[in-house]
Amino acid sequence: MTTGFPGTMDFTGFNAPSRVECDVFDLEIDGTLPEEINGSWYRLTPDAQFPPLDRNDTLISGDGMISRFRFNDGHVDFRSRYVMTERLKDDRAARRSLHGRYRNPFTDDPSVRGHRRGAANTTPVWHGGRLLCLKEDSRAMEVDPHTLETVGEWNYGGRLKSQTMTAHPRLDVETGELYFFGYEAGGLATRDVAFCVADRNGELVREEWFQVPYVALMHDFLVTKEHVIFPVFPTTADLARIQAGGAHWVWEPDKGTFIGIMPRAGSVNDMRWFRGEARMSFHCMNGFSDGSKVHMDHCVSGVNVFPFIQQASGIHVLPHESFGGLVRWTFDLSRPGEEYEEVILGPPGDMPRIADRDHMRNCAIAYYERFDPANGPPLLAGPVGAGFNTVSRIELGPGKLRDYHQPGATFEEAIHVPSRQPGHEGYLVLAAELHGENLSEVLVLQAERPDSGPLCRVKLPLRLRPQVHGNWVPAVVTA
Ligand code: V55
Ligand code: FE
Repeated sequence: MTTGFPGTMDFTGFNAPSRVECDVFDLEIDGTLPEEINGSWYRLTPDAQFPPLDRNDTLISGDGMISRFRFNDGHVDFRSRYVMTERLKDDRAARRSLHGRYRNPFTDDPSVRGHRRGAANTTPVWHGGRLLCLKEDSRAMEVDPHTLETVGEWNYGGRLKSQTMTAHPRLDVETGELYFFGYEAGGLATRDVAFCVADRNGELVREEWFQVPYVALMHDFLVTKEHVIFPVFPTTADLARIQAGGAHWVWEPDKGTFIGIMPRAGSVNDMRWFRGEARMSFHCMNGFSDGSKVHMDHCVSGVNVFPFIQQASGIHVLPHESFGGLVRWTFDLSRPGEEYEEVILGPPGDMPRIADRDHMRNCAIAYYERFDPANGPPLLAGPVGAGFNTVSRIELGPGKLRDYHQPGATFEEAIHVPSRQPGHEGYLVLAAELHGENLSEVLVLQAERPDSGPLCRVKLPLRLRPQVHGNWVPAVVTA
């Protein structure tokens, strides 16, 4: 019998496990859903099947639950299914969790030693005719895009050497290539990073390995038309600590920040390293090259904001006490030295999004989520604690914000859905947690005017556990 999820922030309130695999046909909609929104929105949520062995476990260890909202001519259907990883199969066979600390196999039950422990819980990515469920500590799990049944691990037909694949690959929308990397590519707490490219058909056409200055939590990276940018921020891993049953990650600001930049047409041997003071950033928004200059737009903070990492590092800094913002770092390759410049583009926030067509360009408009104390008190949702209470559209440059918020609600990452109407900025689609009702709903906002409120609300008869990332796959338009 399943009993006793921890009473911690990671497992209570909106973070309580849902574990619901279900179908809801033709969801109730308040308002008008634009009929041009046709396609599938895939989302991944960590959703622990069993109470964790580690009572201090983090939400982001949870078994991956993939869900899909299918938008079809003004109707929306919902489906959710667990990704059947080896980890989950092992746990289900035992009817309890056999897995210990986050990314520490030495704390697992001996019966699963040597088994794959990836949870496939971070980002669903559609590429080369495959739906991949990604988690940065392991290889992709492939899932059937229609049934959401698990196909199995995807290792590029046996060609991928890296043991890991980032949850933040970067698509070049013009070439159809998927750029990605794996860190700890050669095994637990190794400095090996694999830089990889899959062509538009999903064939692995490039895999080059290099070493980073230290083992770091490399959550995201950027690709421009001419360069590839590898950020290394000082959330670090150490094999001896992990072998002793300790934390995978600690915050080590003395190590500083390293940013590696290589020419996209060159090789990892051409990597040039820039250095700066310690910062933490999970998500990059966009990068572009302009002559000798390479620009990196991302969401930065002064420390790692994950409470479980802070605890392991002996620090306690609340997110709003950690300075940060949406920033642009600029690297001038024509100049010698290791320095770079910073310009603040907007206030702190995360989950940045731009229109697909704007990637790798100097784009004008972006969207992201923020916690703004002016828009209400902190409400628990997600692994950091306080959920986002504000959806923002920002004009990059002027920094002008248009915000949406609603009392008692927190918001997950929005997807941007383009419009076919000329001059129309498209739509933002996101899940909201309604704390008063203990239910979730989906909001459809006009991307240009989030401040004018949702065009419609897609009602759910259940609470969705806070998601990590989602992606939009447009329906194929047939004549
Ligand atoms: C993140 C999420 C993860 C993870 C590492 O948001 C970093 C950052 C959902 O899992 O394993
Ligand atoms: Fe992420």
